[in-house]
Amino acid sequence: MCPGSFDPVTLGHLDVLLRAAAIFEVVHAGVAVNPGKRGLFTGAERVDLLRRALADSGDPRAGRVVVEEFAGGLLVDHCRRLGTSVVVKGLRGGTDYAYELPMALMNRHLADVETVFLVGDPRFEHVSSSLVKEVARHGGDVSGLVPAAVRAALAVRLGEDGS
Ligand code: COD
Repeated sequence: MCPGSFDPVTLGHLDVLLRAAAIFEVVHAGVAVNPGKRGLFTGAERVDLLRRALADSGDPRAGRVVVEEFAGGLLVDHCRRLGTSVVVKGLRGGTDYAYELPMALMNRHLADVETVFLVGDPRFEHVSSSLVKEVARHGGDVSGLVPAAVRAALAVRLGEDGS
C-alpha cells in the first residue's frame, strides 16, 4: 500500500510508486480523501490523473500499480481490506522523517502494519503537491515537476476558478 493525498500526483510520487513496483508484485496506490478538507482536485480527479500518469509513463512497472480512492477511515483498516500489511512511503529528508515516524509507529501499534521507506530521488527532493500548486497558481512553469496530464489539468483548473 502506497498512500497519499496525490493532490495532484507529482514526478516524486511517480518515482516512489514505480520503485515500489520493482520490489512488490502489486502496489496499491491509495488516494486518501479527507472529507473535511477541500483539495484542488476531487478524489475521482486525483485517481484519474494518477492512472493517466502511470499509463503515459510507458514504464512496464506501471502495470503493477493499482490506483484506488479511500475516503475516510484509517489507513490500517484499508490495508486490512486489501489483505496487505506493508505501507511504502517516500522520504525527502529529515522533515519527512519527522512527519512519517509517528505515523509508522502508530500504524504498527494499531495493526502490526510495517512501513518501508524509500529514499527519495534527489531530482525530486524539492517537489511536493503543495509547492507545485503554489508555483502553478502564480503562473510558474511546472514542467519537470509533474506528469504532462497534471500540467494540463492544473492549467484548466486554475484557469477556471483561480483556487
Ligand atoms: N519524493 C519522494 N517521496 C515523496 C515526494 C517526493 N518528491 N513527494 C511526496 N512523497 C511521498 C511522501 O513522503 C508521502 O510518503 C507520499 O509520497 C504521499 O505524499 P502526499 O503529500 O501526497 O500525501 P500525505 O503525506 O498528505 O498523505 C498522508 C496520508 C493520507 C497517507 C495519511 O494522512 C494517512 O494515512 N491518512 C489516513 C488516516 C489515518 O490512518 N490516519 C492515522 C495515521 S497514523
